Amino acid sequence: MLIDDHFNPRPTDIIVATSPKCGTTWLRALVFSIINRNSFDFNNHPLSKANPRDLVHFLEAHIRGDRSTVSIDGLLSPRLLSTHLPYSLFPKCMTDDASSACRFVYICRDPKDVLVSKWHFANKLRPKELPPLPLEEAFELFSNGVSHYGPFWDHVLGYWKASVEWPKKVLCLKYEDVKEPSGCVRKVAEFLGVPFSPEEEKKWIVEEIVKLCSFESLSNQDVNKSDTRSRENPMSNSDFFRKGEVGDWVNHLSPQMSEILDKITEQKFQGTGFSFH
Ligand code: PAP
Repeated sequence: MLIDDHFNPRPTDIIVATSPKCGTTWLRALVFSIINRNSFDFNNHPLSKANPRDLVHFLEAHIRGDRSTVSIDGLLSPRLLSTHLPYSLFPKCMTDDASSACRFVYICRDPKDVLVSKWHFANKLRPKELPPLPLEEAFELFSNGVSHYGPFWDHVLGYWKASVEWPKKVLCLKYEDVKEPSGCVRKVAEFLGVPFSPEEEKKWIVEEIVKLCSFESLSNQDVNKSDTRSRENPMSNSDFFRKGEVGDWVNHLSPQMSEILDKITEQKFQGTGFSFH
């Protein structure tokens, strides 16, 4: 309802969509650098001076009116926005393929790593006067579908099914592609209608983007080392960089926890054609 009231979608809008902790920072950086690759020098790039969340406007913040001073209506096309909302919550005019309004680039991640990442993040943001959130409690909530923006598995399925039905409207990626990032960069560019030309390939532009957006590169920028927080913005830039690894769950989850999460994943995705492997 808020989107209907406050947001005027354009056919050229690009929406980076994620369930929290699935690779939002990485995907924001990738899409920003892909669509702006002819506007900036890689040696003096906006990503070396600003956190990706400052370069890609968060749709929910605008429709809630938190940032009334920055109007997304005033942004030049193509607008690059990001969201954590499930696909089912967008109005039909944005999700109905026939309307052709806007495209979604979605990224998801093995739920075991998502849980671990969320748990660390929640503890960083937890008021100091409270004891740390036990992993067991975070596990119970997550596995019962209690997550920001709805149950993790339903979030993935919403975007996955849309990507199968409307492959020109929704692209579904996996965080695990971080290990093969150049394929992912080419896929996003093609989906957005700006594939890399043979000349760009010769100039190693794909590799430049991969390097610029890598965990090592972004987490080492001074702007992303900042741990400044405020009442209005309780999350610091450094909170979005922890390990950036695939499979870190083995260092935290018990075999029983991982088995339960794998079982839920198997049951939820059975017959959908989707899997994390
Ligand atoms: P958000 O959804 O709250 O905005 P998001 O960026 O999805 O957060 O999650 C942060 C995770 O992405 C962290 O994972 P970890 O806790 O398992 O380490 C963070 O380290 C990882 N991350 C941040 N930047 C990158 C990057 N450039 N490449 C790969 N992973 C990254």
